[in-house]
Amino acid sequence: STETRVINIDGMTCGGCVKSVDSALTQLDGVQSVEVDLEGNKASVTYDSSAVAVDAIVEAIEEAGFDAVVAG
Ligand code: 9UX
Repeated sequence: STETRVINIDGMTCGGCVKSVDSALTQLDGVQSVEVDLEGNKASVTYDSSAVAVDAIVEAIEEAGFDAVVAG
């Protein structure tokens, strides 16, 4: 099913970081849309939970060089 989760992200300091996170996530199969909030240190990710797990989303952000944790 389609789910939207907010991921808290540490370490984004400029628009390049936003691009890095956005591109890491949009490349993942099952991710449908990504909204990265630089000021809010977070991203909202909509994805098909039968295709990708939230843990893989967190891992992709960490592989891009940022600390990430599911919000809430
Ligand atoms: Mo901006 Mo971020 O120069 O990884 S790209 S600080």
